[in-house]
Amino acid sequence: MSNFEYIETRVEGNIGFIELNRPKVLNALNRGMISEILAAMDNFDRNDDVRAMILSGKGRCFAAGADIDEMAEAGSVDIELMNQFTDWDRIAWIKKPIIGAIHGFALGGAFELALCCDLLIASEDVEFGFPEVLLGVMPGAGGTVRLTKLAGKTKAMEWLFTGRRISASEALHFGIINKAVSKELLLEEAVRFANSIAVQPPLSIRFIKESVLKAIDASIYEGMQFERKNFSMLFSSQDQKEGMKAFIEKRKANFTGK
Ligand code: DAK
Repeated sequence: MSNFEYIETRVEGNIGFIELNRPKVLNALNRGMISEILAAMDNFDRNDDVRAMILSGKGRCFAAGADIDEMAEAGSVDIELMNQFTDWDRIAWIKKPIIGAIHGFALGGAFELALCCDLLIASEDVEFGFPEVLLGVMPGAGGTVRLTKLAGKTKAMEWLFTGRRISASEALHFGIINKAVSKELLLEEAVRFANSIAVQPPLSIRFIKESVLKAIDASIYEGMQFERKNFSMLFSSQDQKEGMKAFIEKRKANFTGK
């Protein structure tokens, strides 16, 4: 379906696939690629056939970070005027679940992109990390925030101060990834996760995602108010009627997303 230069996309069953496709430079994320990823996610969000997305990289790794060649000579004003932050912010508005299938390296901006996913399946050889400090900068697309919220201050400081890579077992231990599998099984496992979401009523999934993301920022009270509104709203959906009726009639529910 895609006319993209830096990524490949396809829909199979109820899953939308996005593959980073600049393998010669380890899928270094240039501005064009980030904006294509967002365009593809937007397309999938509007496509009723798609119920979950899988984001992965072609070649040796997921991605080795932002394209250093593209930003090496940039000044602060250039960085601001590139408007790249706008594209990154748009990821937070994607409604459907995004599953990252991560292998090889996920460094810098690529780790930030992975941290924007809702679920992460990684290969056992994965190396996450924030090498920005080694380049005289620091993460700028949410890395210090999302990593700290997930793994806590102590480990975040360690990894961010040193640029040290994070292995699959460490990532698993600190709740950064859902599961580690062999490289050969990575996509299969991501598809299995995606399919287990795709069979659920889409509106429930949509509101669960929204509520969990809200909970990250909100107080318990505020989060619960938000959850309550979403919970009540689902009682206006056909899928709620169908789901509960199917239970009472002892049959499988047929969810339509309405
Ligand atoms: N950018 C450009 N090219 C890259 C690249 C990168 N990040 N990473 C690798 N490449 C290229 C290499 O230059 C090489 O190209 P050729 O020499 O073959 O032409 C090719 O990919 C293969 O890489 P290596 O020869 O280096 O492969 P190795 O296996 O020896 O090493 C490596 C793999 C991943 C350890 C190494 O390539 C590496 O250290 N790469 C750089 C990692 C890194 O520092 N990443 C950037 C972090 S900074 C922003 C948002 C986010 C960001 C910035 C702005 N805004 C919203 C404004 C994010 C910043 C970052 O990610």
